[in-house]
Amino acid sequence: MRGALIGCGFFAQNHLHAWQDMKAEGVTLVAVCDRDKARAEAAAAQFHIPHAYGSAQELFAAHRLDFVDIATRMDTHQELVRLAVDHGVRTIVQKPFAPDWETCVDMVAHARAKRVPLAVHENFRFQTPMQRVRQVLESGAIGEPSWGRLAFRTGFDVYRTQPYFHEEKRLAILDVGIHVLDIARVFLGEVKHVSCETQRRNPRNVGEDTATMMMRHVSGAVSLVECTYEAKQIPDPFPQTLLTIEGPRGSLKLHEDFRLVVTSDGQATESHIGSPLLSWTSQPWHAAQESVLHTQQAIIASWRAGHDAETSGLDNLKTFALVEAAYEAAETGRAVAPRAWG
Ligand code: NAD
Ligand code: 89Y
Repeated sequence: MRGALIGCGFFAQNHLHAWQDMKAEGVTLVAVCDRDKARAEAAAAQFHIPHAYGSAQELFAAHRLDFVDIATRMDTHQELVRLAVDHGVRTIVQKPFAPDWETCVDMVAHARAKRVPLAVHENFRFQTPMQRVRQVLESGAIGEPSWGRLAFRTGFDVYRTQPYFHEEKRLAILDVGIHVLDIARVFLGEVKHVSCETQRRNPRNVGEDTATMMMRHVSGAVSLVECTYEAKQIPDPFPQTLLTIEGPRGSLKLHEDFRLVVTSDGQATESHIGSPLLSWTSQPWHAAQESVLHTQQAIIASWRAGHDAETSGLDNLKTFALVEAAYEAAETGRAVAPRAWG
């Protein structure tokens, strides 16, 4: 499959490495694009990609692509996704899908109308520890989950590589809470309603940098979903999501040293499920970096098999609905049911 990457900024470096690793699987980037053309050229030179463009229109005019991977920030997604879809090119787009629900719906509706596959690069569920937890849950070792706590709490200097965070009106929930809400859906199922309290603990931030959410799932399970960029702690578990999930037969706990303790029918089993370091990954980012490769592989495998990606645009609407519900709940002080589309 011949693809192109749009957006060669901070996080796209991981996409570039992961696509390079996937050459062996028959997936090749033939072009890169960034509106800062020097960035596109630098990426093309470093990753031996033959073409570099300063505009997406030029890219689509010059190539017949099997897919495009959009790794720009959310305010540009609608325009770029629509352009890709209008060219009939399968599209992957980074999270957050868009700044608001209406824009997400527009992209999903447009892609469906044109019958073009659309996937969101929602990578946390593809982290090695999360995949392992999913296997444990699917094995039935703890029974059907009835309670969960999913916590992304850090004080790591995320602002250094993502300085735009300071200006985001919606910060913690939309940027990282979205990942944690997504894994809450994967592990405990769809959601009936969400309550939420937000805080702005760093005065340099315009938006909330801390959120504490409580959800009732359709199954009856209850979960606490937490995210903050302002937890001061040593050691700092960045960028891990720590978990406790309980069920009628036992529980599982994912600790910050990557220890997974599964209790089942009165017996505890401990395993270490750290992500392996790849040639291009480094501490502390490696668990997040490695999941980029898994996400790209999962999306391409689905498309090759002729079906929608697990993290399709349609699936991501369900996660995005939780984001919107959390903001509304924080504003109104009431539990809010997530919206549905279609
Ligand atoms: P960035 O600002 O470093 O990079 C964005 C790049 O896109 C810039 O180089 C910019 O010039 C380019 N660009 C913008 N508009 C363009 C256009 N119309 N055409 C071509 N190029 C364009 O941003 P970033 O920190 O790399 O974030 C990018 C996305 O990745 C965001 O949506 C962010 O939330 C997401 N992200 C995801 C994860 C994850 O774990 N999934 C982690 C970090 C960032
Ligand atoms: O932007 C965030 C994300 O999506 O994953 C990690 C991150 O880069 C900082 O928390």
